[in-house]
Amino acid sequence: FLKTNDDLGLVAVGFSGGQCKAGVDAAPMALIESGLVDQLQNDLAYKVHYDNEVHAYTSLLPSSDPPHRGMKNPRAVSAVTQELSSQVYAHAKEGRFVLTLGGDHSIAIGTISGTAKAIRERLGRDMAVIWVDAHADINTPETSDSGNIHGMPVAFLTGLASESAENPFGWLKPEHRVSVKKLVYIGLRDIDRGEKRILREHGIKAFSMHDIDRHGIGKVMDMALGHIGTDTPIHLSFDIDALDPSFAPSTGTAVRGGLTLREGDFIAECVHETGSLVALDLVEVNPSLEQNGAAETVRAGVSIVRCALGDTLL
Ligand code: Z70
Ligand code: MN
Ligand code: MN
Ligand code: MN
Repeated sequence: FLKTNDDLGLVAVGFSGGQCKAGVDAAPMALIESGLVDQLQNDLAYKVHYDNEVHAYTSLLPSSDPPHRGMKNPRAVSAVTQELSSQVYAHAKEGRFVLTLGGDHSIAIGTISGTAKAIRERLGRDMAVIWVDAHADINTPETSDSGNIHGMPVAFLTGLASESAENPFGWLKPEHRVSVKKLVYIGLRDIDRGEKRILREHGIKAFSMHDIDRHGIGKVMDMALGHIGTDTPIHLSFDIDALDPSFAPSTGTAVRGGLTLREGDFIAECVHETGSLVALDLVEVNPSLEQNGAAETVRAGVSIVRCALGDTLL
């Protein structure tokens, strides 16, 4: 019911302002140089709509951007994600699958708000979000210890955090938001104290690495997709640090005890199989952080994207 065509909008976002380490902005080019676009077109038969640009949004970046409510680079992240939201919306409104290559995870404020709005207008439906990550990224400005906005996107997208002035983040309106009831986490293992309280208070569905150890990834995916329900449009936001550092070492905040590459691919395959996937983000690949592990991390990212877009083993 969702898929109207095999058109795919690709947005490459070279933005790193949601956290402090340089290099995550180089990921889109590294992923594309490893042949991703060619594979989408020729192996998976998508009609790719890509403007051949890694957007850095330099004209949107303010010359002065002091902290606001403890957030670092608040106006830069707000302006970039607002523009990205319009780009993603424009693709999704045309019925295209939207693939966004980040960048740090703050960019999900732009991607998810854009698809949520387009899906509401196009299908009259509320969208679900599957957030695959070592982290919950649901800090409010007040619960965050770091002030890094890549640790806050889910709070802004669900309305747990909000602002009244347009910049920063007052541009996020109800049509951009997703319900905490339609949010599912997979792979969590590094959650701040304030985030645990938020997850508990709002009864947010979350499958940690403990749950994956206990039940296996197959059962966890059944439960995750069962929570969302059939025929619900899904936006998959995949932080590469969900994978164990042995498979994806080149990322800003590597946390031991993560998913195997096969478990990551399996999650993507299962979400594809629903037929309800409308958008995918791949974020936090940072090719500059490792001498040897960068190529391996890029390869892992490409593999996740291919699986989510319908590549099969047989
Ligand atoms: C911490 C914070 C985070 C990614 C680190 C970490 C968040 N909870 N997310 N790396 N991808 O700063 O809020
Ligand atoms: Mn993240
Ligand atoms: Mn993370
Ligand atoms: Mn398929």
